[in-house]
Amino acid sequence: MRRLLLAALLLAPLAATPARADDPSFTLTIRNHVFDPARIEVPANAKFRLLVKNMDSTPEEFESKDLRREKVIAGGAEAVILLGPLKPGTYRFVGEYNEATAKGVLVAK
Ligand SMILES: [Cu+2]
Repeated sequence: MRRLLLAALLLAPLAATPARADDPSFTLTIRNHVFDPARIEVPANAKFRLLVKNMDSTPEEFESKDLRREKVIAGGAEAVILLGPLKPGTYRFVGEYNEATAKGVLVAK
C-alpha cells in the first residue's frame, strides 16, 4: 500500500508534463495499406510525437494495444499521436481497417 502510494507520487509529475513542441518527431506513412517504415525506432524514456500520414484515399485507424492508442485518420489526412515516455521494448501496431497488410512495430531503446 505504502509502496503503491510512493509510486503514484513519483509518476504523477511525469504524467502531468505536457508534450512540448520540441519533442522529437517521427513520421509513419501509410500507402497502399502498408506502413512505411514497418519498423520505427524511438528513444526510450522520452516523450515524442508520431506523425502518421495516410496517403491512401480511404480512412485508416492506427491501433496499438501495446501502446493503448487508437486514432482514425481520414484518407489523405495526417494526425499527430503523442507518445512516451516508453520503457525499452517492442510495441506492435496495426491499421485496423487493413490488418492483413498494415502492421508494424515501434521499438523503444
Ligand atoms: Cu480500433
